[in-house]
Amino acid sequence: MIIYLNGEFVPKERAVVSVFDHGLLYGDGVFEGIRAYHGRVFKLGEHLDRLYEGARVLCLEIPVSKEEMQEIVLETLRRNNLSDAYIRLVVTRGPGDLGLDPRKCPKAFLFCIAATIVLYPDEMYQKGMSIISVSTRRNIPTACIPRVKSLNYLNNIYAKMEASLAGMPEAIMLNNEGYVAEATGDNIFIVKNGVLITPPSSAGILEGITRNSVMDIAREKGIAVAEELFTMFDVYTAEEVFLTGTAAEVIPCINVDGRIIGSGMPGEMTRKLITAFKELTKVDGPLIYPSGGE
Ligand code: PXG
Repeated sequence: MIIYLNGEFVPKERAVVSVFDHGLLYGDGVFEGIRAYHGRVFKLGEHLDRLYEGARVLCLEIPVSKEEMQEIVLETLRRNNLSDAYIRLVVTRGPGDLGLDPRKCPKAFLFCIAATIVLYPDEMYQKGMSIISVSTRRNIPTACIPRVKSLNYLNNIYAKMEASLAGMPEAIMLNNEGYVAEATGDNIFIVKNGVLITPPSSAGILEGITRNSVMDIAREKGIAVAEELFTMFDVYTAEEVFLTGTAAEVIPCINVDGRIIGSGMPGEMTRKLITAFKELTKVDGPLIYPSGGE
């Protein structure tokens, strides 16, 4: 495995980070999880936009341009001979002293890993997954902005621990007002009276790239889409529930907190959106091997 690390391609054994890096010491940095399908990097432009916006919020200067970053991602895939992959792109604050002050970190640290990913078992996509809501509230935006995909994931990890303790693969997190926000690594959608509903960005969520793609697909198909606040009541009584994320893609939920959703089977709209999403992954994004060597 070859890793891009600050301007070099190195074997994984040499891909190491300083113990003085503020990404490690304080979770100070931003990252993206990106997928490549069929020789194309899905929604790469959107992922880079989110990365650079997050960096701007943190006053973190990314040492390369967006165009260079696109090439770094593509070249990392080429060096590893991958056409279908999970890419982890990380920008940390870089090494500094032991204090919090980011001004003591002169240069951001950048790395890119291209690997493959273990998805949920196929059966979960066919039959649907069971999930729970947990007591850990999503970070309040006035403390730690959920729209920034930062390296500080403890909020989500606390929620994931609650899910794991209960033997569940994912957890629904509410915001501090008690409205549904999102899952630990996925956004949530419900279908009510045929309308596809997802919490708005103002609910305090990460605006998922998969979420936005699914909303685009739905609108194209003439499905009514709404970004609205809702509660667990709406989840329990929904016709369909599903989660979206780069790793999970679109995954149906058939049981939430012991309540059976709809018929207890993945719903029709969910199945349609899964199919359309798969089709989109075949055509969207820049080619890794433009000479046609897919
Ligand atoms: N919400 C949160 C909190 C996330 O971390 C999403 C939504 C979905 O966003 P995208 O852009 O991927 O559609 C994420 C995704 C994991 C994992 O292992 C998930 C994410 C990052 C790293 C790991 O489940 N982020």
